[in-house]
Amino acid sequence: MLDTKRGTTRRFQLILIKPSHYDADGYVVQWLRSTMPSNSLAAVFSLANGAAERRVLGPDLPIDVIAIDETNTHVVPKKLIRRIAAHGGLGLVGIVGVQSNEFPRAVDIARPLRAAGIQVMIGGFHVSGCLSMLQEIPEDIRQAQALGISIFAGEAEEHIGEVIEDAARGRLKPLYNYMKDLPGLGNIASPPFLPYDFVQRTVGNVTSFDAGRGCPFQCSFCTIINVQGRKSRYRTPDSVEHILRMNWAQGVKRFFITDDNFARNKDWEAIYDRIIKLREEDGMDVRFMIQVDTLCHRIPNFIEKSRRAGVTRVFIGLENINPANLIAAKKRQNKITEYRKMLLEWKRYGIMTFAGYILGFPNDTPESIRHDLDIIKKELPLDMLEFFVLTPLPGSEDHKVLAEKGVWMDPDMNKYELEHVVTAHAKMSKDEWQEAYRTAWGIFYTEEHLETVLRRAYACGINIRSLMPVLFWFSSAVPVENLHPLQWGIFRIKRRTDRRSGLPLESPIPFYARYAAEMSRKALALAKRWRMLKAIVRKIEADPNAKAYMDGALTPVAEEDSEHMEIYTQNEAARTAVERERRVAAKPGHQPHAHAGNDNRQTANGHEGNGHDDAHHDHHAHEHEEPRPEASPPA
Ligand code: B12
Ligand code: SF4
Repeated sequence: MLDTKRGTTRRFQLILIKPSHYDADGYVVQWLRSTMPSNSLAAVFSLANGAAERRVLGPDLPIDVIAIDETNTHVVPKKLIRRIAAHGGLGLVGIVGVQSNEFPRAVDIARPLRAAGIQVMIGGFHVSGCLSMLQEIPEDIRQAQALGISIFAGEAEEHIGEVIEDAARGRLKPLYNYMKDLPGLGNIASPPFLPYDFVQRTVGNVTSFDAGRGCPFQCSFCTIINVQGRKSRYRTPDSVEHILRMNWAQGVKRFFITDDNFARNKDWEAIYDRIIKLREEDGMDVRFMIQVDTLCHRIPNFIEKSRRAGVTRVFIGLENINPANLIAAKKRQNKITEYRKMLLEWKRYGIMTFAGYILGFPNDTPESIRHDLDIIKKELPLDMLEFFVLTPLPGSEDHKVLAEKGVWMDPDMNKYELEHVVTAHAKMSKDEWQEAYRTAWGIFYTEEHLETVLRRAYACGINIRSLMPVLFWFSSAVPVENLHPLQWGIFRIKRRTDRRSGLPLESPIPFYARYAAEMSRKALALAKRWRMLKAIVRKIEADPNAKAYMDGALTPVAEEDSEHMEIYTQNEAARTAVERERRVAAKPGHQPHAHAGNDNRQTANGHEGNGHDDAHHDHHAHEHEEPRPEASPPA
């Protein structure tokens, strides 16, 4: 628990909790060290501290802001109740950044607090996504309101003061809906920040911040565009420098920039230029992981400047290699003909690539998934591949369409963590689909392929001693822990009494016996995998020819690839996509470089209207003639 100020007199207590979610047995997923500090918590914590410093409740009522991340800290409602009582009974528990899979846990945290009369508010993607896309407030949110929980939809930047003032008067509204009022980020005085005490409860001394929000594309499974808008809103280079310097001063030098698509942050270049100055002139060796789309390599200077700005890892939304699937998901910007060029370009600059791969698009079958993964292993120079079940996340167009059509979707929000099948598929049974997800990890991360990935990286000048722990993390999480690597942590903490409401408490002896057996089984499996990876690294380092390693994936892109590489020839959709790209390239006036979405229609506060800029066309659309498909739900 992070406690900024202490006192015993009348002080308003603003307690911010980032909740976790439940595992398959109904226990809270919690770690001694969790993956990474939450940017949602950093953002709201900082805004709340700004309001406290501005004394929004007047000079006589100070505000204490406390932040708790449940993925690494035990939440004890009784303690929170006592704390608020000890400070004059004035307070608010804000449950922050609540994703759909965390909503049931958030409500369970709120229950005892509400029973004790404590004011509780829930904000984040679940409530914002539902309010943005659905005609009616869904049942789970209405039930939360019935418990007296206040709902905050939208972004807190311009509204935190109002929320605190209403809570101090004991007059929280059941709903704050600011979905049509997205703030500009440029001049926000309190950008995301978490103190060192907080960062050290996570793995690797890395923190996160968003340099911008919004993405211009239109993927049908995406929630971001319907919550944060399609218009790029971004922090100024001054603000980014401020975030970096605050962290540098406390010894935190590595960052995850959480923008879903940093390549489409309209100010990426000015931000990079500032970071390059900090690195090259001021001696601040800051390093980054960013997220981008598959056309980023066509933005002039983007990859080269990424390298100079200290980017060492990049996450790419590859999603699928079957063009028919990509078109069905409105992911028109993903062109299989560009994948190799893009990946080789990142490799050329020695940057590790992580790609997301979605299973369960309309044309997927267990056999096609297996076949596609074999092609990827052979032909795409990727370091890490992470799998997700195609999920109609509340806030996405897919969810809206299925809800409107009355198609079955699992009502248990805890399962919306992209690992569970929660709706039907036209070509796979629920079990086949679920099994395809589980086996995908094993198909990709074989011992043989782990060696290939490390050999490719070594030949490209990537530090394989840094890559090895990351491969360890991504290849182990699902087989060993049965959790996605993005939810994993170090040393699982499982409390018998922190069980999902409605499930019985187990007796201590069988519970702890099973827990101990699980921990030793996992420790053994992890030690085995670590030794295996270490042995591969040593073998490569000892190999005098390792620098000259070459295979199909590393071969430079050539015209003839389209005649023999399976990624281009495997099916009709792939062949058509190649043909279409050829036609486009042959057109007079065709420009290979895409622009980074720099239209200049931005208003002074960084956004236009409600930020859901439907008029903003996909800036690659001019290159392609295919009609825009209708929404295509997974089933
Ligand atoms: C970064 C990130 C992560 C990081 C989190 C750590 C970190 N460094 O932040 C990691 C990689 C660990 C992660 C993991 C996962 N993530 Co994630 N993640 C994101 C991402 C890209 C950015 C989050 C962020 O910082 N947003 C910016 C903040 C400021 O926005 P915000 O959370 O909405 O908060 C604002 C408002 O909502 C509001 N607000 C929020 N809370 C509160 C509370 C109060 C009291 C008030 C007044 C206001 C308020 O004010 C805030 C400031 O404006 C988002 C996408 C996105 N663009 O947000 C996906 C996203 C949140 N993740 C998502 C998912 C599904 C996951 C995973 C399940 C994926 C997986 N299979 O593992 C896991 C689950 C983790 C878990 N349960 O333990 C989904 C959630 C969709 C949904 N409907 O639930 C998103 C939206 C992406 C998507 N695919 O659509 N994630
Ligand atoms: S590229 Fe698609 S999935 Fe990624 S943020 Fe943009 S719209 Fe969403």
